[in-house]
Amino acid sequence: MKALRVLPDPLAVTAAVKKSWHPDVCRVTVGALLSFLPKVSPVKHSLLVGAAGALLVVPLATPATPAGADPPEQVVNGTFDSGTDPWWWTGNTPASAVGGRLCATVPAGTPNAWNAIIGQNAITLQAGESYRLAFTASATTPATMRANVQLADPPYTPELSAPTALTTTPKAFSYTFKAAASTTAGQVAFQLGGGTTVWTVCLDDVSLQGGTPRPVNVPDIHPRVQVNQVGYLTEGPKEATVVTKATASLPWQLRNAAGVVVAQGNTTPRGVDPTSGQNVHTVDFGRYRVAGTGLTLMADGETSVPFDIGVNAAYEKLRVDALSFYYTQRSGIAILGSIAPGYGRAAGHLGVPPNRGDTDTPCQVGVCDYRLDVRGGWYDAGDHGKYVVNGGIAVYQLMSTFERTKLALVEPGRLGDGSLRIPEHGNQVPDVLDEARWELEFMLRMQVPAGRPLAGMVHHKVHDQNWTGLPLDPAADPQPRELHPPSTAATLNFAAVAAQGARIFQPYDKAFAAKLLDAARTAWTAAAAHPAIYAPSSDHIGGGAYDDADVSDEFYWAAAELYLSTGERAYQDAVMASPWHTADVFRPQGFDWKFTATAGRLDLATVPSGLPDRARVRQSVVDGAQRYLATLRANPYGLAYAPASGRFDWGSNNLVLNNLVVLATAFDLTGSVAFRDGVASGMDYLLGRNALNQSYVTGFGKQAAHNQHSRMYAHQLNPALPSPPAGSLAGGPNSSAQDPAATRIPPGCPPQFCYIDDIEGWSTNEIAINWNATLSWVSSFLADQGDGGPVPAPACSVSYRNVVDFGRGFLATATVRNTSGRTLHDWKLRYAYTGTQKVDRVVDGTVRQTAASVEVTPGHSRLRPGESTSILLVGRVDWGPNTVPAVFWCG
Ligand code: 9MR
Repeated sequence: MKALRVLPDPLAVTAAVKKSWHPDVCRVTVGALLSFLPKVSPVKHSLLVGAAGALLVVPLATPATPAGADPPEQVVNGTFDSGTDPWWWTGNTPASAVGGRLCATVPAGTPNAWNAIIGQNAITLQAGESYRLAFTASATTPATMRANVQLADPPYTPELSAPTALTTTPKAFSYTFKAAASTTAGQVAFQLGGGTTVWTVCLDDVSLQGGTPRPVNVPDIHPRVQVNQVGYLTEGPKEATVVTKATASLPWQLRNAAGVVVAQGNTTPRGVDPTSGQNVHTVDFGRYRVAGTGLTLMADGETSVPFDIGVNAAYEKLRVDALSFYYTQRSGIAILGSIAPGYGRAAGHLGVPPNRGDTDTPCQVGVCDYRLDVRGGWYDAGDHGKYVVNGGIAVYQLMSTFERTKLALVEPGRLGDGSLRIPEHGNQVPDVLDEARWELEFMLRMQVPAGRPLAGMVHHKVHDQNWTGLPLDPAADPQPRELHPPSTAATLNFAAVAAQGARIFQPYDKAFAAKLLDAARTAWTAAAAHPAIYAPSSDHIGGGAYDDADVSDEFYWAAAELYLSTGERAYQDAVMASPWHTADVFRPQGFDWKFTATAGRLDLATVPSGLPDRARVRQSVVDGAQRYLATLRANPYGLAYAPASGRFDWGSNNLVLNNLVVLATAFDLTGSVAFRDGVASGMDYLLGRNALNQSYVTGFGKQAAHNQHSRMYAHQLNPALPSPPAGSLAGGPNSSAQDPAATRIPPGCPPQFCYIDDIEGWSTNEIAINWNATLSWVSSFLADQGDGGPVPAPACSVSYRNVVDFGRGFLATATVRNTSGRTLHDWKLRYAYTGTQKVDRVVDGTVRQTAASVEVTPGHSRLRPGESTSILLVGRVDWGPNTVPAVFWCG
């Protein structure tokens, strides 16, 4: 029989938590991290669950244990009824929840008891208080384990260490002790090693009672009228969510900053939202289209935080901030406070002690016998690791943010040189590409040099030998740095972005473009020769694993980018032969570093090419977007993310945003405003219209995340340090949250509640380069949408044809027809090449080409309505396909 445990927290409502252990918990056992645990915040509120499921927040004093009641429970999920979280185990002792018990296979031949452990961290103990550790345990063969309550970090001081003889019959044990020291970084640890035979242990009903009640974080979700705290586009959709007990429609009022009611209506009851467990209504005030600041929305006796209407400038700022995030993440360069005020620091990992990398970095023992200079790149996230697959997807989306300006109807000149806060101004290269290059140069260094075993493959990652604690300036990191083995995933990911970079950098730096293309081809060939070298999930000490045992999607993505950049038949064949080419890549759970087929599909749809089934590919994006739109509309928070499991993944905010990338791409392909409205509404969720009533982007919104997990921006631990820079995205709710902060989130949290803005919350609240890349892409898209009004009809239609292709030269015609209904005077034609084309001259007119952007001033300077004219272009191609540009501007 299971022990009956009454959860004091009504948020622990439904959903059984099923989850496998995640390797990152080892940070806890290895790092000095927990010694910096912040003071836990007292319980300020309690959530009441109404009959209809509505959650209301009422203030509540910190509960005291009533006389005669059971002492407080310190262990979370000791009955394993809700899976295994937040328990962890050492990699040699795989465990799982079996029939409501936790069972693990213990290896033979480990020298010490502590070489095989099942444990739970973030246990709070108070000096002088009495505690009772109780559990039921059995073994498949008689064995002895140690039941410990101790510090989770060196010196691992034990408060209790009890040898416990186990037999094949489950038996209840209990031990009492008085804590000698106070800590919030304690640990319950069952030490199982030291045996001579393999055996299986099963644990159940683990309980540690005593002390004061375990702190539970219950967020303040007031005011219960949840809005995009930054605001809404003047002409765009405007929706809000009201958390209420009411089941019938309620009146709402929109007030301007002076308190005058400017619009009103009735809410739409939406029932209980499964992602939050809340009973909610929605408000649609989209018909109000007047720009203003400090507006508020009132319903059910609550008033929203103030917000603005007419926020294009805010999205413009967000695009710059989100993209400027990368400068302060740079490794191997001093960060200048003059460029990033408040964030200046010494260069990290340039071989200057105490750093022990990255200029002459050895492999892990037995992996290789050479050393590489792998300086540069970006720090991945809150840690100082550098991982090729994550750097790759991030740099892909940064370059895609730029390339989109050539593929969509975006005013030319956006995102140019001088647009971001980085040092490389004035070099005529768009800043976003300067930033992308910083990572690409690092990735090139990660490729195994010619003449070495596995030449052409790419090392999966480089990072510290052991996890470090927080805070830690990169330049002060004393850990040895190590290269981890090459992997097929990293090699293909690199092939993809190097090929993508080759076409994008060509107009700015031919030599660099050629180097990238060469490296991409080499990587592709190496991956084809070694198609199944997988990064293992067990490689998680000192850095994240980024494990991936299915690289079919990476093969597809790499083939797609190589094909788009070269037009070569072999890569086209690889694209067409991939099972991903026709499969549904627009999964409810989105795409990320591990699932990259979507990246390939999006580029095949948008970058011009001669792909035989390009029309079908483009339609597949529109179909995928339709489904995300339906998801978004069905969710009362406008959430475009609905994993089939009903559980939110690590980095859910990034997955939400990537689904918005698909919607945005469908808008770019079709001009259908419904998709663009979907992106705008979808962004509401990230900026405050969510169950926690907070923005997940630092500096944007009245209540915004600002304690993200980071060794550099550790203001929460040391007030002298900064918070993350404005425009930093938090990973977001994670149903499998597991970190010291997450133990304060009640198990079984409805997905939207599985989050805490705490620096120790790496599984819900980290910053990361891939996540900010998606934020950059989407905010850049929104910044390009003006006030969100109707899409203006273009002034003309353009038909561009390659008439003659001779070797490297070409003749092309652009036939322009005035479709505007008015006469165009002194008009110009503008477009951008996605290949290496360069126009030398036009017949009857003049041409100016800056990088890939072409501006033609035709001799035929007056074009009457309905009139057409043809412009003859004479040019050449350096390498790659001579593809027709994607979009044209005229007028
Ligand atoms: O973003 C990654 C997520 O998809 C994985 O589930 C998780 C666990 O492997 O790791 C995340 O990446 C982290 C990486 O392992 C280490 N650096 C910080 C990354 C963001 O949390």
